[in-house]
Amino acid sequence: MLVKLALLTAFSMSHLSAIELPNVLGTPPSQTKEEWVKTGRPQTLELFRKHIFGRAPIGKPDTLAFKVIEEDPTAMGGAATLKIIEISYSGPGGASQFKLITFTPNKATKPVPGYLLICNRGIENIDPTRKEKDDFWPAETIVARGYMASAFLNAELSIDKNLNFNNGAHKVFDQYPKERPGDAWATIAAWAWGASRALDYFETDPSIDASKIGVLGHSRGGKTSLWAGANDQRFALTISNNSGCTGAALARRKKGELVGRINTSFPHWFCGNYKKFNNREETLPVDQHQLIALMAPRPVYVASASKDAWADPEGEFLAAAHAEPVYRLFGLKGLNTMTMPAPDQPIQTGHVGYHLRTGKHDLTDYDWEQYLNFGDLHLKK
Ligand code: GTR
Repeated sequence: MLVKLALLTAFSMSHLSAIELPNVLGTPPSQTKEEWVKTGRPQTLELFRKHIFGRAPIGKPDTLAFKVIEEDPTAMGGAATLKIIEISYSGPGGASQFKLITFTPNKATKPVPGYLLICNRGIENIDPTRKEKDDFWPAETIVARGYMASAFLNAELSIDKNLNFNNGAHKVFDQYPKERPGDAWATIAAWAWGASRALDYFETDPSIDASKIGVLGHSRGGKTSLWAGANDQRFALTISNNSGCTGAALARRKKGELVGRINTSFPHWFCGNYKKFNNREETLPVDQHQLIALMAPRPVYVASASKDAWADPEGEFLAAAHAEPVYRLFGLKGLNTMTMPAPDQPIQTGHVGYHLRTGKHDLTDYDWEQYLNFGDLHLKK
């Protein structure tokens, strides 16, 4: 069922654009939260799985194992305990592993909430020695605010290249005797799967409150955090930083990066079925406001940058805004506005947060400050 929406925002006062979005409440639209939980939500999730992100062949494997390979209770000048955990797993295609870095605040008197960064850059951006420091992961600040800071490298789950899924979690679990099915998982789904395995570890660590974890990522990492939060309702908060096309941005606006372009530049990110929508965005059975709505009733935060036209900031804002009806089913406020805020004016009054940062495509101290403020409202209760 399609609803006609007039999309008028402060950001685009000069033009009133009308596009048709699929009803965020599903088909037929859920009338109650019970209907949404029983039917609307699972059906929406399945559409994203079948047509966009693909189907993971496994959840938590029986073979999953955690080994603390490094521990330093005097990290960050005594403020934190560093642990590096090797998370290993095996399956029909062999064995693989990835490393999870955690810093927990030493002054904590009970298990702490935390942030898990899916790092799509290099180890220097999440340096466990803290010799290199980077806005991308201000671990000292996160710890000083009373949270665990954790991160892993997405490429350790599946290399970010079109390599025919021959490494990491794909090599271990992919069993497609004939052709790879159109709904087989691809790299973004494998990275999101890794985030859930990190959460499996948090559940075993008594210094961490695994029920209060925010998952976040930037750009391709933001597409991944949204898919992780949609699939795994154990994540208490989901944050998308400049995730753009097939992340938070509405596909039907066809602004910035388009579906055909992303599937050509990065054919390994999404499932085979997604290629059917190249240049045919209006035929997608879902749009990205529905991905954001899959977080309800849990909080979700979407952030854009003013000079990031490639990610379509307005499309990201509108997707966040149009998740509202699902939050309302739960008696909650979502973003609670259809007016795009001016740069650097965060909206954090409901269960959907949003800001447009002045500047370019990046994850910065300013962004983190907003995520920590939003976390104070939702993860510290
Ligand atoms: C771009 C890509 C975007 C975004 C970005 C990134 O080249 O077109 O979808 O994911 O890379 O991850 O930095």
